[in-house]
Amino acid sequence: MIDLSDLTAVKSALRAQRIETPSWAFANSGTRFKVFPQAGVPRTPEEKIADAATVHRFTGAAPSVALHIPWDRVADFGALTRYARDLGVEVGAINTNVFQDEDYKLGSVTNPDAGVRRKATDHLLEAISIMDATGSRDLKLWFSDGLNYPGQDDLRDRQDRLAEALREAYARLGGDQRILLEYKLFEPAFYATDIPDWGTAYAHCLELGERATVCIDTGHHAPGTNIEFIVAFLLRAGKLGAFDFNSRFYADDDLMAGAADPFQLFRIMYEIVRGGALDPAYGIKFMLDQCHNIEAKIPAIIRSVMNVQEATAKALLVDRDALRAAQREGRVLESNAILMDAYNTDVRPILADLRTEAGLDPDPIAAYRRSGYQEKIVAERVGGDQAGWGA
Ligand code: AOS
Ligand code: ZN
Ligand code: ZN
Repeated sequence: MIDLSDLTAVKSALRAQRIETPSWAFANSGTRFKVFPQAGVPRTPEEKIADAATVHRFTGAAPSVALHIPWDRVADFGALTRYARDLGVEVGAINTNVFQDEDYKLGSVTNPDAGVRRKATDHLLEAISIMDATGSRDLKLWFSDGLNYPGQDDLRDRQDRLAEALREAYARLGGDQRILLEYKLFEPAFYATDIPDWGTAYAHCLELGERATVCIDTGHHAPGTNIEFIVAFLLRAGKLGAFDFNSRFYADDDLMAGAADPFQLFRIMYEIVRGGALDPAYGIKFMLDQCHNIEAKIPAIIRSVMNVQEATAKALLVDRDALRAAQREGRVLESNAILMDAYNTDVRPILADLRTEAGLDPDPIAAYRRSGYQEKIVAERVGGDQAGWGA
């Protein structure tokens, strides 16, 4: 059993944890079969930010919101940033979109056509200008580029084109700005994706330099992939920059973090704790990247934040000295039991206490339901926006 008599260090680590919400998760979303519209969803970037601020108000743990360009394009990003701050949140990572234009059918930065590549690279540069205006530190890059058929294009040339565009974006970074490079095994390309895995993302980040790090989206791997191994490897190499948390049963399902496999989330967070990377000063961004197609969005995002907190609390409870000793002595069953003891501890009372101590309701979802916010947005917002993902 885990000793819960002194939780000072665990609580202070949990108090410092920050989780970033994605603007698009507040809007309508769906699959290619159907988007089920929900009443009260945001119609503007400002309304998405207001919803993100509401998640922060009830959790105290989600003080920034990632934007997506062009879905969140506004005329005055300085004004949008001030609006967010007035509501108590910061603008977080800027996500680019080089996957929705007709021009990108055969790729964006890897397209065989130099004109299309120029357009895509210019979009990356524009996103950095938006970061200048919002004070965002992170440029999050995900490329849908890839091939559907063997022979469709030259695999190696596409890597050269990708490297060239990344170099140009990297050279444009200023201050403490950095690139978070995301990978994805497949979809929308089905034969070969140009950044299909962490190794490819890592290699490009190495070529770029120290301001380029890998973003792990937990839904972007082959089934059975050991994600905590990737976390451990990238942390050791100093090349882990961020997470896009979500759950998957099959592919890029984008379900609530911690819903499909809370044990995996715990194992990931254990590697983060073990690597000393939980402290915000370390610089890892813990973001959500989810779509709430059938469930109410704001409480689903609150639930996701809570699930990440619970996995983190369990990871913090691992008796690391005992684990080290058992590992060194080759006590296999005991090592496993030490990890499982932490995982099997009910940490909800710890998090409830923490919230109460911070002046929050111990049950953020119940508090949200009582707040009247949902009724207010349903009444006020008519004709809610679609996240941008195809209908
Ligand atoms: C796409 O599958 C990726 O997960 C992206 O991170 C993300 O969903 C997109 O960039 C949203 O803007
Ligand atoms: Zn993602
Ligand atoms: Zn994804």
